[in-house]
Amino acid sequence: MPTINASARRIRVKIVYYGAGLSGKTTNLEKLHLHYPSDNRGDMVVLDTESERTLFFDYFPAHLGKLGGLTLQVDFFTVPGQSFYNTTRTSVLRGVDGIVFVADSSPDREVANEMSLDNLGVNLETLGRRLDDIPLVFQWNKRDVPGAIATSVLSKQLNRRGAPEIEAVAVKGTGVWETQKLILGHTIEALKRQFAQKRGAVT
Ligand SMILES: Nc1nc2c(ncn2[C@@H]2O[C@H](COP(=O)(O)OP(=O)(O)OP(=O)(O)O)[C@@H](O)[C@H]2O)c(=O)[nH]1
Ligand SMILES: [Mg+2]
Repeated sequence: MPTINASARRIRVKIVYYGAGLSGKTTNLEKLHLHYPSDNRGDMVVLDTESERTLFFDYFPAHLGKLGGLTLQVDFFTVPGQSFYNTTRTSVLRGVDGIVFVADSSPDREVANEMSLDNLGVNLETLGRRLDDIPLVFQWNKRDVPGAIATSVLSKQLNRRGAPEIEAVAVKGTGVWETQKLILGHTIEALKRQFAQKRGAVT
């Protein structure tokens, strides 16, 4: 659920980039941060190891104008993909409003993608949430790698619920902006529906 600060008239929405180790989550956030006008973004926090693998998370806030009279802030996060950081992944998911699943198109990452998606579902369950209830976008990243897995195969393997899909080469910035537009669009629509339902329940 978004955090609403009524006195400050501000709403904060949380978007998490999830996926297997080295799938390109940090690269997405770095390129996205660069793309945002400096007046609309806060500093990017990158917590990585010496080998540039994410240790805790990456984060930056973006300020996106108004939603229903409230100032909208979007908090973008990544999780660490390496298997032994599962506690951190679960913590980052707490309160998530929308998820980008960054799948690696490299031919040897099929199993890693599937395991990460399963792990996402399990971690959400431990938080009392269901993946099916949360806006989700699949990004097929690393479309430039030799022998990239066909998008139709990725789709069949991972996207069982027919969520929106988008191709990307995050390292070149391709598809990065479009991915966040897609997830924000779906997340904000879902929030508007929730608000409308609540209003309906009150009246
Ligand atoms: N060829 C190619 N390489 C990419 C692409 N996107 C990211 N990479 C590279 O993949 C490697 C891993 O990228 P990261 O963004 O650090 O991956 P991550 O998902 O954050 O990894 P963890 O933090 O360990 O979970 C880096 O060397 C990136 O430059 C892409 O679209 N194509
Ligand atoms: Mg990372």
